[in-house]
Amino acid sequence: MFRSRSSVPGIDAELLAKDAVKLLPEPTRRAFLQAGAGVGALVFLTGCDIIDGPSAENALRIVSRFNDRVQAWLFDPNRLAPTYPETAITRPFPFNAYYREENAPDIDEDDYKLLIDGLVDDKRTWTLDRLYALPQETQITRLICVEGWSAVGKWTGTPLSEFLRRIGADTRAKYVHFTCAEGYSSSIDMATALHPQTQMTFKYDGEVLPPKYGFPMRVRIPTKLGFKNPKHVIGLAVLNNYTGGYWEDEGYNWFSGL
Ligand SMILES: Nc1nc2c(c(=O)[nH]1)N[C@H]1C(S)=C(S)[C@@H](COP(=O)(O)O)O[C@H]1N2
Ligand SMILES: [Mo]
Repeated sequence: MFRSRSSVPGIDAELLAKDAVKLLPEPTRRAFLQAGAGVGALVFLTGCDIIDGPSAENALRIVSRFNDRVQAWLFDPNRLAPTYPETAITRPFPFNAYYREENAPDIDEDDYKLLIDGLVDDKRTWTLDRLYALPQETQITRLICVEGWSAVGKWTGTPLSEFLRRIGADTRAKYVHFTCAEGYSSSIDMATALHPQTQMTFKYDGEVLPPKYGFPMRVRIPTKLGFKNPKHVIGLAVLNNYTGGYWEDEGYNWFSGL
């Protein structure tokens, strides 16, 4: 997921980030480290590409710009992620996955089923027609990838909390786990699953999700890093046991967000 993007020979961006993070005031420093945040998050938070800088000095200068408002929404679970006007939408919106865009799964909408498992009252599978009939909302929010980019996009779908209510999920359970058509997976804590901005997404920019952005359904979580926004979701399970996920199993921090 971290493709090497160091533009300055001889400078290790991760080490630079680690040095810079030491200068953050507490409790932000602890929260930043607990969130498993690395160069990507630092780049996002500071609005600067620290890798462009020739020295740690540059990173330090940037960290000192780290402002209270940004700290507040990233680390306070009661806050909402920022929303943006239409004019802020990044076009074209980036594609990202562990494979190339042309290899995105091509799912037949008539065959699609969402399987429900775990601590729920109603385990009936969902067809796309039934999912599309759910109440929907639109959000314009930022997706932040740990590779060091972020982009503002517009997503439409059903609040996951509403879906969990309809299937009679036990919201005292610890996790919601998602499985994807091509083998990807991710899991989130129940607080994040119930967060008002966590969305079961069916549309990107007013159009049915194209394959590259996760047709027919993805989960959009603006309070989490991009890799915790699974595309092509075919399974949802409410669980008390930790299950990890695709990148989590590779060592990426599971929490990765608020
Ligand atoms: N099924 C699936 N979901 C996925 C991924 C993936 O490889 N497969 N990549 C994740 C990563 S790392 C990012 S940054 C976002 C990118 O979403 P986008 O293509 O809409 O920009 O999707 C996430 N969800
Ligand atoms: Mo990502």
